Amino acid sequence: MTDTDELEAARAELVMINPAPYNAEAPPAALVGEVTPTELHYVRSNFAVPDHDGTLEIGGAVGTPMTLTLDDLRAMPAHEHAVTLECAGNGRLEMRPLPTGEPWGDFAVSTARWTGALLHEVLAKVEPAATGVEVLAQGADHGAYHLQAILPETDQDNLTFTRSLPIGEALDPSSGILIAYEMNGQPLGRDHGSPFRLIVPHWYAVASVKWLKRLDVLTEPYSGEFQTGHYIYQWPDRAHEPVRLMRVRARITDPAPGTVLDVDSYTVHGKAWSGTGPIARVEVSLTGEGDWQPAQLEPARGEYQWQDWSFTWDSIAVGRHTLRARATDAAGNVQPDVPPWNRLGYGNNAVEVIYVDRR
Ligand SMILES: Nc1nc2c(c(=O)[nH]1)N[C@H]1C(S)=C(S)[C@@H](COP(=O)(O)O)O[C@H]1N2
Ligand SMILES: [Mo]
Repeated sequence: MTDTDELEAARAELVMINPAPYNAEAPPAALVGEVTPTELHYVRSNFAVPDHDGTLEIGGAVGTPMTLTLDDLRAMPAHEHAVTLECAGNGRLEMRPLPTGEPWGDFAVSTARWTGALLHEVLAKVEPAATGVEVLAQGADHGAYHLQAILPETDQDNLTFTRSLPIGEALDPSSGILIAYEMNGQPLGRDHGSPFRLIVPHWYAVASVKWLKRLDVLTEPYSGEFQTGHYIYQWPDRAHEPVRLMRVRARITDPAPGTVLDVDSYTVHGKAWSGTGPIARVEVSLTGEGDWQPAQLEPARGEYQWQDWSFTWDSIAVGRHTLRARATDAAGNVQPDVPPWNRLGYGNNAVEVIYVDRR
């Protein structure tokens, strides 16, 4: 297969929203299982898929700068976790006024099993300086930016996808951050960041830098375009904030919106996830009023992945019904009813509404 054939085959089952750079939502089937099959996992890229020379350079404020290869990473202890990735722009289409940005519906979210070396173990090899404050991760992708309206002030002709993490997160064994080289048991595909990428559990997926080319320990905070221009909540009424942890969210996965039922009892199924703690509670409302009823929540199967829930819907009357699910996490965060509007349309975790008819 040529490179183009390979990409076309990998993309065949996705819902394309932009051909170049390639951005595509998952189909609803992606949210049904515990993990999303690779060919159904959403793709979000700010630039064209780059070439990568197979090496990872690590430098900056470190005792021993190094260049590692895929074989070097594979020689380290391998860790596998299922991780739910959600794009911070997921749900942008429901915000009003409509923000500028990729027109994501609700399916820029998926869960895969990622295998790789732990970031903190890789960083231990290079001996980060005690004065380090952030770890900068650079992708191999770069070029002119396609949504010029968002970037009036910066050099739009040659941006690189570069993001930093607080060094405390990067060095913390409990953060579970991987330099991943396998997705669902196979080498990473080109759209998902081959030959290796960061996977940063609990954070909106912008932190999970694909096609990882360089890591640098920094002694000053980074302020590049994808750190302080994009991926900032520009709230209308309060101080701006960086986009970090995923906001708590629930989704009804069955029945599908618009389903026509001809039974009088139905088990509703769904998923719920949050970057700020395990899900503590999911509630369902069937009327549009504030009559929230508890759903049955399944325990988390892993620390970094969505949870299943179900709800037995009895005595379904003939006619149209509105169904809503609302999640609360262990930190006490609960979904709002209205999308939290910000200029670039990030972090929409408002309660979703579907309707279902009973004949
Ligand atoms: N190098 C690089 N890494 C990147 C991006 C990118 O454009 N370039 N996009 C980020 C964003 S915004 C998201 S949502 C995730 C998407 O990961 P996926 O395409 O594997 O689903 O990758 C992140 N990592
Ligand atoms: Mo994203």
